Amino acid sequence: MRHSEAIARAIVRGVPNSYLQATARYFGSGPTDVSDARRQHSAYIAALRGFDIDVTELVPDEEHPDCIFVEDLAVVLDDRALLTRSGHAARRGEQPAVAAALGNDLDLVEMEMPGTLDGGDVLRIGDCFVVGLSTRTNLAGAQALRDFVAPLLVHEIAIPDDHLHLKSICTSPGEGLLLAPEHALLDGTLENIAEVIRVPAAETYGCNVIVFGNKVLVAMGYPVTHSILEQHGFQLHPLEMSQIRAADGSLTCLSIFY
Ligand code: CIR
Repeated sequence: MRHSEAIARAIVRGVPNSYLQATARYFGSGPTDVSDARRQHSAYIAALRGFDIDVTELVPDEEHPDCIFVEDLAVVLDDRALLTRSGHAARRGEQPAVAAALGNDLDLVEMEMPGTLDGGDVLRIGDCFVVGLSTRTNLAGAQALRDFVAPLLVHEIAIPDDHLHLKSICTSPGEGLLLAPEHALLDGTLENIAEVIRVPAAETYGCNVIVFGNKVLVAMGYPVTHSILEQHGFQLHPLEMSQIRAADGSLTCLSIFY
């Protein structure tokens, strides 16, 4: 994961026919339409390419309904990738194809037991990281991340049980800025790192954005968040995300950037 100005490449993975069986316990109650999911996923890839990202599309894995959420499988820093041990054991089988693709360009480091960590719990902001301790990411996983990114600092934050990952509810729309809902992550950790833009709880899903300079990919349908981002000078690129959200996925979940 590099600073946004330096992002050049992304790995994504196609939507399998089995996507209707994807796990859903938080934002969503399960996808309902694979064709729609594919349309939304394709629009996402087209948007990345529109930002000059060199996108590698891995073939879907029918055995793993959640395989589109590649973010969870690795954390990239410069020319190395930490291959995570997903906190969802059934998702670990998604990793070999992703590791093979990353291994073409990066040195790989494997997370060891008893660590578990999902990439969705790892947020870089400037020269430090925030890791969410969640149902997917444990203390040993956070320590493995710390070892991997040293000497860069890692701050830990507890993720409330009603949210899947840190980045399900908080991302950075730009240097020195974080976006988070008004009701969560209030222990002061975020405020010590950056200016936190708080949005209404009803727009929690809208807190997951991807920034490219002053342009930001956002999920469609979160007007308060959008207007705050526009006031901060960002140019918005909204994407329909309903079938991705239905499986608890957000914009960042669909890519590994490097
Ligand atoms: C899961 O439960 O693992 C998937 N249905 C959603 C993963 C979303 N990934 C992410 O937030 N990074």
